Amino acid sequence: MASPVKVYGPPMSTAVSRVLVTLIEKDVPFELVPIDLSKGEHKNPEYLKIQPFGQVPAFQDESITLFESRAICRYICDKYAEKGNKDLYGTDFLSKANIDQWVETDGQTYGPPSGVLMYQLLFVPKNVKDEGLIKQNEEKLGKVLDVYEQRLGESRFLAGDEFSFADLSHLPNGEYLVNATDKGHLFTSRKNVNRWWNEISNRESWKKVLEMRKNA
Ligand SMILES: N[C@@H](CCC(=O)N[C@@H](CS)C(=O)NCC(=O)O)C(=O)O
Repeated sequence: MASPVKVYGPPMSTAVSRVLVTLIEKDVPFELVPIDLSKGEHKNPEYLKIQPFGQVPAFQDESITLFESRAICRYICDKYAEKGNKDLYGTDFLSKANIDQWVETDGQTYGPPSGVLMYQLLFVPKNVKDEGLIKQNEEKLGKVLDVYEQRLGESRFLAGDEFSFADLSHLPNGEYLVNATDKGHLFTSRKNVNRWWNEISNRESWKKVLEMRKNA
């Protein structure tokens, strides 16, 4: 029997949890290799051999080693196309292009303002928080979510009527913003975004990732 794929990093990490929820959707057995960021283990020379930027996650399957969470998710969806949720990354080039468009939107447009907000609100000490930056990125994210609101008024999920890798990719940042900060209203005040958020965040696969976080 082939050995399980390896994911390096803690489930608390947004990028690691993107990979974990993909593996669970695809029903691919995995081993989570702990990397303690607080001890700087992601900067150890041995780890830098598999993730040269010193970040999590890193990923190994048979002869391939990968970094960048979205690239890892694409690999998992393609290599294990016949396992688990077979529609997760579409079944032809048209559906893949449509999903990719929203995955890129996650990484390039939704990710930056939501990432700054998360970092400022959850990790920066109270006395040195940059209120201007928080306000600016709240406004930016609001404008992005206005486009999502319109899109989700036309279709149940971002790339169409099926849950896909595009929706899944938004879960990690959304989870922290909705449940760990006072900016949840950005999602809940928009009717279609709120419906979508409730649906995707209640998937069994995501609940399993949240369980892994609790037990980490
Ligand atoms: N674009 C990368 C981002 C990876 C990333 O920023 N990982 C964070 C944790 S979520 C990390 O390793 N932070 C520690 C550091 O940068 O030193 C991906 O999606 O994999």
